[in-house]
Amino acid sequence: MPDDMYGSNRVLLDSALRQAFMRIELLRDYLESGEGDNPIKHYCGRVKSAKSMTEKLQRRNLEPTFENAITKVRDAVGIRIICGFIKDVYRVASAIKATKDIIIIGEKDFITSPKPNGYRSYHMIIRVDIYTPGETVSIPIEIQLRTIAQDSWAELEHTLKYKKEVDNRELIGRELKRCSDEMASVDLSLETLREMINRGFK
Ligand code: 0O2
Repeated sequence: MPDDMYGSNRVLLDSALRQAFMRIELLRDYLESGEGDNPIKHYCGRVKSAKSMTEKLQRRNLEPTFENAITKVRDAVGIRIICGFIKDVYRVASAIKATKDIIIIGEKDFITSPKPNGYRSYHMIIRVDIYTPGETVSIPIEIQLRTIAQDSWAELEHTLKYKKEVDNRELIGRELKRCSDEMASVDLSLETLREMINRGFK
């Protein structure tokens, strides 16, 4: 029954999400207390609905099972961290990597190498172990780190992707790509301006 694909394993995903929130909160407080400014503007997270996960697995010709969801797709649990500036994205990513008990099992830098459609974001997959009375289950969590501009763009493009009937889809796709490139250039300019303001222009 697709709607119940996770079954009783759903509690493992909910628990992994709660653990991830706790870690991000600690990281945010730590970074803020250390350097005075907060690179994390906001963050959110979700457990992907069983329906979306079933569809994603089926698109990849995989059986809709909990095992496939956590070993083949790996974004059943997802966290999105939004930063003000590109350097902040890398600062948060480095802090995650420098945290000894966070196990990183995958990384993709779509900021340095954007997708052809213009998608920019830094993806990390971490692993958390969930202990139950009977067993220990490793749950992957996808962390997406991006700037405010990259986030607005991705939300709009996501709507386009999943909307069935859209007039001028190709034209909108091309315009989105153009906007992504322009926003990347603005992100860089803002970063330069921030450095000039904070450190002075030399
Ligand atoms: P939702 O609703 O956001 O969960 P992989 O196949 O894992 O090696 P990739 O690209 O990291 O490679 O993974 P995947 O599964 O294609 O994308 C993971 C998530 O990243 C997506 O989840 C999106 O949230 C985001 N994403 C990746 N590519 C794009 C893109 O081109 N545009 C936008 N807007 N988001 C993207 P879901 O399941 O698509 O959706």
